[in-house]
Amino acid sequence: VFERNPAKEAPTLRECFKYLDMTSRSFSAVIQELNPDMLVPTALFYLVLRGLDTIEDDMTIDLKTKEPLLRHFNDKMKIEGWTFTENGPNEKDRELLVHFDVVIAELNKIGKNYYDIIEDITIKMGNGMADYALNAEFNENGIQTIEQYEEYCHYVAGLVGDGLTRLFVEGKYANPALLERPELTESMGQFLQKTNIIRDVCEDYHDKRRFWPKDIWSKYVDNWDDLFKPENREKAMNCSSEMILNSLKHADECLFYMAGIKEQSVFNFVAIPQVMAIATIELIFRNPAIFEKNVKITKGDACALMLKATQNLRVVSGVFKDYVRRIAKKNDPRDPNFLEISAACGRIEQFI
Ligand code: PS7
Ligand code: MN
Ligand code: MN
Ligand code: MN
Ligand code: MN
Ligand code: MN
Repeated sequence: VFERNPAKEAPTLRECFKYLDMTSRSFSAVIQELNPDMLVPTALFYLVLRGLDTIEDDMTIDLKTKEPLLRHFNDKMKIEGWTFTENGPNEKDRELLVHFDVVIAELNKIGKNYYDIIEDITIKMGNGMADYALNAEFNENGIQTIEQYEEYCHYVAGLVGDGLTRLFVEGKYANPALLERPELTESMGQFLQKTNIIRDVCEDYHDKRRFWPKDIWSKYVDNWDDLFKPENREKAMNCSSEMILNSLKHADECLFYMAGIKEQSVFNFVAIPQVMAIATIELIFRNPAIFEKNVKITKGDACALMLKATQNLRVVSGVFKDYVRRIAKKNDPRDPNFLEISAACGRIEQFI
């Protein structure tokens, strides 16, 4: 087990870890237990992308300011002392951007091989986020097709997986063969992001943001708002089932990806979010509460899952099998997606 040694860290690095704690519920602990080679690059990678996402999520920033900031965030992160203070006062991760100079100071110290990966992903993600921010602003329908939905998930999560995989391979903690199977990496990100998007539907609705593709929800309701009306709960449930069915196609590739990780602390880091995701999918499947409030797995369940995710692939696969069985049990024959969900569950169980 690896542990940080704050006494030996520069003050700016200690501050970076303070912002890591402040901005992430789930990632902070696992990042801090990474092996010493991966620890700082991964923490800084997280903070850079968290900064970018804080700008993307801040609906009080004018698009005229937001768009160039997203597209050129890679330039900002090169300017010694740069900070961003024009953020909405209520934005939850505001503090990170107000003190972003400490992240920049530490980015300057990491190996060029690691910096270049972080920079490359920052450029691609920032441009993708900007494209979709414009799309949402000027096309009242926002995300339309499943293809667009998956492209958005690629920008905000698939790319993270790509960058992380390159970092792990660079450090010799992952099998380089993973670089030749980009679809496995992509599934790791897609599965996390889709779970997040399905779970946060209510919170995002209140922020006037919609990520569910119209091609799916329009089969169940005429207007996006109708999905949240109590009289349409049954239709909304069936719609969420189709969203969940769409996410389940990534499960087997996630397990396959994890077989390529060669070191325990990196395995823990990649496996914990995946295990939380499959448990979240099971919790929100046919759960009408997602249209009223934010539904989250309990602290107790999260602890138990954490223990299992930090063992090995066999145990993690067992967790997936367990939750897939529970999903199959909850599956309702009156749901128009019943047969396909049943088939998807059967396919994952067979894979395991
Ligand atoms: C670099 C560790 C491991 C191959 C900040 C980890 C938001 C779901 O939307 O705050 O605010 O509700 O819960 C993480 C693949 C990305 C995808 C993405 C960077 C896994 C900025 C995480 C995380 C790839 C865009 C959760 C995707 O945020 O969401 C590092 C392999 C950041 C990973 C966003 C979402 C992460 C997310 P929200 P959260
Ligand atoms: Mn975002
Ligand atoms: Mn976000
Ligand atoms: Mn630029
Ligand atoms: Mn979300
Ligand atoms: Mn919000």
